[in-house]
Amino acid sequence: MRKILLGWGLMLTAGVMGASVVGASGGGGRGQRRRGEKRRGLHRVQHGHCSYTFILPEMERCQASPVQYGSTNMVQRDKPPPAESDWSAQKLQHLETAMENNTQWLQKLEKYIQENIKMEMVHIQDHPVHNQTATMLEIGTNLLTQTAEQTHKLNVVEAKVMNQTSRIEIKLLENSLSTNKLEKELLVQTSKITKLQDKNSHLENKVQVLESQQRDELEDMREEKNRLQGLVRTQTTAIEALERQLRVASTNNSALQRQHQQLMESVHTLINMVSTGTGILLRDQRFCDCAEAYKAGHNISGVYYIYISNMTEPTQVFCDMETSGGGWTLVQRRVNGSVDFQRTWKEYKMGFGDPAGEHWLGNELAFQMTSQTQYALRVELRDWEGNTPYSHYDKFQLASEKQQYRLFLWGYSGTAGEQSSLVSHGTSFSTRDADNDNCLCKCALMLTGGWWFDACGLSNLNGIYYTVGHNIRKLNGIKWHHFRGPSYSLSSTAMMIRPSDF
Ligand SMILES: *[C@@H]1O[C@H](CO)[C@@H](O)[C@H](O)[C@H]1NC(C)=O
Ligand SMILES: *[C@@H]1O[C@H](CO)[C@@H](O)[C@H](O)[C@H]1NC(C)=O
Ligand SMILES: *[C@@H]1O[C@H](CO)[C@@H](O)[C@H](O)[C@H]1NC(C)=O
Ligand SMILES: *[C@@H]1O[C@H](CO)[C@@H](O)[C@H](O)[C@H]1NC(C)=O
Ligand SMILES: *[C@@H]1O[C@H](CO)[C@@H](O)[C@H](O)[C@H]1NC(C)=O
Ligand SMILES: *[C@@H]1O[C@H](CO)[C@@H](O)[C@H](O)[C@H]1NC(C)=O
Ligand SMILES: *[C@@H]1O[C@H](CO)[C@@H](O)[C@H](O)[C@H]1NC(C)=O
Ligand SMILES: [Ca+2]
Repeated sequence: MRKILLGWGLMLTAGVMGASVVGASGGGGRGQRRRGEKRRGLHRVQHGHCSYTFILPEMERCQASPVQYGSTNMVQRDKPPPAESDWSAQKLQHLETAMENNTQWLQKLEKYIQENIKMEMVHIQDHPVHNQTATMLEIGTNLLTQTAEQTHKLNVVEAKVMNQTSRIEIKLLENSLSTNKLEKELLVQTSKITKLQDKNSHLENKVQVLESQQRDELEDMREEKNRLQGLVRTQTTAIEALERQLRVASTNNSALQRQHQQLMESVHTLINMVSTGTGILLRDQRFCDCAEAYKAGHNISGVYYIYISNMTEPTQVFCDMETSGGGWTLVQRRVNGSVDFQRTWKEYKMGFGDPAGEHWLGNELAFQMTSQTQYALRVELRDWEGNTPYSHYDKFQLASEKQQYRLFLWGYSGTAGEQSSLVSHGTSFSTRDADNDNCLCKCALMLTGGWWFDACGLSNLNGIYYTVGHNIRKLNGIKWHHFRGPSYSLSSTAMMIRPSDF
């Protein structure tokens, strides 16, 4: 038996034995030529007294591929790089087909060898062993060459698969590393989340507390609101009531305004009347007599307010602003008998009648006036025939009440008689209740009125007013002896004074 070692661990054992092929005949031989059988890689050919044993390269390396493929599958289960695994599967399939092809090829070879052997068996006796051996060697060499090529291919494929697998493993490792990292991060995140959850629960508690507080406050506020609404309602009703009152008041006010307007209108008319000489002068102008008023520019006759002497209240007097230059303050006037001149001492003292009509200014006021400065007296007369003479006295003065308002006159002139009808010096004033005359009788009772009666005298301008037709032969009428005699009663008289130096 010879042993020939060929490259790639192929060993050819040739033994000179009986020519028989072991395991190469029958269906069983076919079944033995599966992958498991190939692992052994032994093929023995018995040819006569020679036996040929072919030892094919170890198939474990080739077999490693399916194992590796299995591990690849395991990897694939976790993290498959699909393209690469597909590639591996294709490679493996290719490998399998190649093996199949190989097997077929080997089967063909076997068949060929068997046929060859049968033919050899015919001429076996004729041919020397060398010839057979050479043929067999040739066949074996061919077979070995082909097998070696196949093995080389398988090795290349295996290396590729290994490369692939290692790459996949590296990737797997990387993946697991990143997974670890991710797990760590996850842990950190989880701890953070738990912390946050703790905080959240704390905050929730706080929020709940706040909410409850707010609810309480809201309740309070609602109560307050209700209270305020009630207040607003009551106030609204109050306001409405006030508005009603205001409306009434405003209507009242407008009524008052109308009254005010009317009053203003009447005031204006009064002012106009004053400016035309028939009204009453306003009180804000202080004159001590009509002469002052005249000098202040008032040249229209009428009733004026004057402040006599030290009196604080004004007195209404009639001012004659026309007669003989004006500025006259009337002391007495008779016009139509509308005022009764049968009066007492006190009445003659204080004055009576209407300044705009018949009146007596009053002895006290006349005394006060003539005390402050020297006055002149003018007596204006009118008879029923329309004659209007006058008597003028340059100086006129009254004594005080203590001296019975005694009369003093100087400087007579005028048209009502060549002589004065008044006694010039020191005649006292008498009334029916104050007999100060120079008569044993009571002149005031006989001649009526109040006057400076002497022994009853030549004049009495305060006698009884007799109307026209009844004015003749009346001893107690309005008498001015040197004008119309002792028994003629005049139709109108006026006594007026103004400062002598006017
Ligand atoms: C198998 O053999 C046939 C011919 O015998 C060939 O066409 C085919 O490509 C072979 N397959 C492989 C994978 O080598
Ligand atoms: C081998 O045998 C064949 C015939 O089968 C013959 O033709 C050939 O010459 C032989 N070779 C040698 C070297 O003897
Ligand atoms: C895998 O193959 C590539 C080429 O396809 C090569 O560059 C690489 O070095 C190989 N890796 C290993 C581990 O053999
Ligand atoms: C003002 O209104 C009251 C009622 O509130 C009424 O009695 C009075 O007469 C009114 N006065 C005027 C001037 O309208
Ligand atoms: C009264 O005075 C005014 C000026 O104030 C004057 O125009 C008018 O003539 C005077 N009237 C008399 C009667 O003197
Ligand atoms: C005014 O003056 C007189 C004296 O001239 C005096 O007796 C009298 O009391 C005074 N009256 C007033 C109100 O001052
Ligand atoms: C008398 O005269 C005055 C003023 O002139 C007047 O106001 C009054 O009405 C008259 N009276 C009579 C009864 O005529
Ligand atoms: Ca007497």
